[in-house]
Amino acid sequence: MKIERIELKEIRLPLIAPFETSFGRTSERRILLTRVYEASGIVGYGECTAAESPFYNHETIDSAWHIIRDVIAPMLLGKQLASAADVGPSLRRIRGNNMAKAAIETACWELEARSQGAPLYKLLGGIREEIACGVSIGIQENISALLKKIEAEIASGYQRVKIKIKPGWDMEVIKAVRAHFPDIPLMVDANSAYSLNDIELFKRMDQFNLMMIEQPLSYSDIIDHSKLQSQINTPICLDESILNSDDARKAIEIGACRIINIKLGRVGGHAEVKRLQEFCQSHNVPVWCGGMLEAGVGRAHNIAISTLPGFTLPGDVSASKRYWEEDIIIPPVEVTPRGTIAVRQGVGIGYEINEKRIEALTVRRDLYKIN
Ligand code: OSB
Ligand code: MG
Repeated sequence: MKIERIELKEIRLPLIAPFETSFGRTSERRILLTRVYEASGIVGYGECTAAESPFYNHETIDSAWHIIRDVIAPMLLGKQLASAADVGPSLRRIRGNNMAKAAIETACWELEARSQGAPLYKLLGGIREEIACGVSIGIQENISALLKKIEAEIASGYQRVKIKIKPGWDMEVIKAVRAHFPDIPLMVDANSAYSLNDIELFKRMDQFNLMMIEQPLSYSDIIDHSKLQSQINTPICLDESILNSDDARKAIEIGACRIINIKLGRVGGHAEVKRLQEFCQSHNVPVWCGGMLEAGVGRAHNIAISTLPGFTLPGDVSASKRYWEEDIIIPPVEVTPRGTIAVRQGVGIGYEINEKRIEALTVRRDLYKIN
């Protein structure tokens, strides 16, 4: 594989409803789409999962744009690579910036799948033709609005419900949800809003039969999480703290979590996802695919990784229509009444790219090529 051209586009896509977490509220996404080209004319598509502001992690769409333009593109353009698996190693000198790397690395995998005429999920080693879906529900105006939302998602078939929590929107909310839905598979995600001072709160959560508590403590911590995990029965799931398979090894070794949420961007791309899920599976730690409010291209990449053997729990990958009036892929991602997504069997990500719509939404573009 030899990448001849890298194209970046920024699109603006308003969310159907604002999404609120402990770190903030998003109403409109600014999304960086990537396209890589070989001389043959074969292309691959990727989507950067960095947000608009550095509130989930340190990256932003603008930091990713800078890193791709000034560092990744010069390193990668014209370089002869045996396969997409070599993209990560050839970017090793760049510390951090995993979402910027993944935006290009995932596009290279998609290109490789297309050049082989194969579905991306098969190239990655996926074994499922259908994936299990859950939903992530943001912080709402009040509890009754949340209960209505949950009711609707369960009626649509989703297999588990995740609710966002933060100080002031936690115990009372969980109690009300459990009172109305005693049996649904339920979990909470704190996005690092708490500290070990809140240990009594987490002990009290044990009574609500939660599948897991996601990232209760600091975004870079595993030590305090291991202390918390030793004091509660509910499994801790790490999201923000796990940036690669080595982080997972350390977290598992010290008992910081019993489940891991894997996000493609956060770990730097498909090759690292493969390693991470394999390591977790060999240590009996279930993983599931997290989401970053992706448009269709990112969503399709998430579907592909969700077919890997270690992904044994329903993820946060859900239908396009929960986020967008109209997605940028055709057809949009759809969910069956059993709460599953049927994995498409076409080449690459298996969805058609709606170039016309992308063009209409584009507010900024750039093209880097071998000169
Ligand atoms: O922590 O999983 C998270 C959205 C933005 C940033 C962080 C997270 C989330 C979600 C939504 O939970 C997942 C999705 O539906 O895409
Ligand atoms: Mg999370």
